[in-house]
Amino acid sequence: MSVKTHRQAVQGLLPALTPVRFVTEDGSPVKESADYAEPSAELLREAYRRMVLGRRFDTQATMLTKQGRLAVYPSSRGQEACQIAGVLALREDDWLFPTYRDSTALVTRGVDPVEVLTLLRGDWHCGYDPAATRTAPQCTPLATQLPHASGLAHALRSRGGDAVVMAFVGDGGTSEGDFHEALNFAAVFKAPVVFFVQNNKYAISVPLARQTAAPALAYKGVGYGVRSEQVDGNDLVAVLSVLTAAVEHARTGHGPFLVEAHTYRMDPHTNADDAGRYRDDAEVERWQGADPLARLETYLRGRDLLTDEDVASAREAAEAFAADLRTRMNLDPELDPLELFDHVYAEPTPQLREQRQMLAAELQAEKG
Ligand SMILES: Cc1ncc(C[n+]2csc(CCOP(=O)(O)OP(=O)(O)O)c2C)c(N)n1
Ligand SMILES: [Mg+2]
Repeated sequence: MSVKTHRQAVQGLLPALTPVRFVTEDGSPVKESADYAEPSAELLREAYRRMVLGRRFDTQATMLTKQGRLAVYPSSRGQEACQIAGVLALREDDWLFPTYRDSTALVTRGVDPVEVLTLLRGDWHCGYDPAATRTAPQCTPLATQLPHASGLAHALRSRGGDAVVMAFVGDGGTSEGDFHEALNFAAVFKAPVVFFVQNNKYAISVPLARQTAAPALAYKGVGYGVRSEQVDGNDLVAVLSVLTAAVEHARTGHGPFLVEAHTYRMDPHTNADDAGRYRDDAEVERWQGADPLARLETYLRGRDLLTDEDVASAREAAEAFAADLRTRMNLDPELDPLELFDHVYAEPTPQLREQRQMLAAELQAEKG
């Protein structure tokens, strides 16, 4: 390869030097034009409604932990631009591979919120049908969903289809071996997968600077030959436009694409975490000023794409959604703990049979 061709190949993979942005923090359009097409006005209005709903869902889920209805909930408050754009960029027959952080994305995908929260209230299964919803179970072991995502993407393409896989991962998850193996496999086999890194600055208490020495996580794609980009993750317009281009890139046979979104986790890691032990209030307040929902609202109002009535009706719909979720989550579910053993092996091992008997005896004694 000549030096010129080599340079062009490298440049074709490199992310922008600063994150792609369409809207400034105060909601006005950025001056310089980006290399990506702005989504349609109708799609942005839809995204706004989904963001209002998504945020309301998220705060409701956090409240449900306080009422003891959920064992735990990892909030994505502040990350709604990513949660909503990551789903709106997809077709219904595309696949989504979410992490534990991405419940709002699942709600945006149309999965029943009670099903989304089923695992978190202590059931043994993920709550929804992954095949029917084209949504893999929310993955708690970091980055293990990524080789699965690459494999599924490769299989979809091998069968001649043009569906795409969107795989979410956190900043901490990019340090895992599985992240690197998944990128390498996808690049070599041109698997149609978009790796979507939500860099929310922390892996529980570990800040990004202690996690990586890379200038940006987006550069991690380049070494594997994966086209990479970085985007302002609190700018819905930018996230949606970049992800739409990434999905198109994958769909049209150009292989995987990695997008790093710079965002911030406003709440603690989960309701069981005390974020005050590793970050100060001033930092959180600074990010409050970059709120993705307020930013989109100001931008759309500025373009006369959103009226007071639109805002009121989006909020009303979100309240009704939360009220319905509350009502249904306050019904005691009928759970049979013995189901836990049903789908481990086609033929249960002697150890499993023994454990099942022990649990059955314990449950009987409790009823007793
Ligand atoms: C393989 C593995 N190691 C450790 C953990 C424990 N753990 C759960 S969440 C987390 C931090 C992940 O941070 P990040 O990938 O940035 O995602 P975020 O929670 O910020 O969305 C860790 C270390 C785990 N779930 N899986
Ligand atoms: Mg993180």
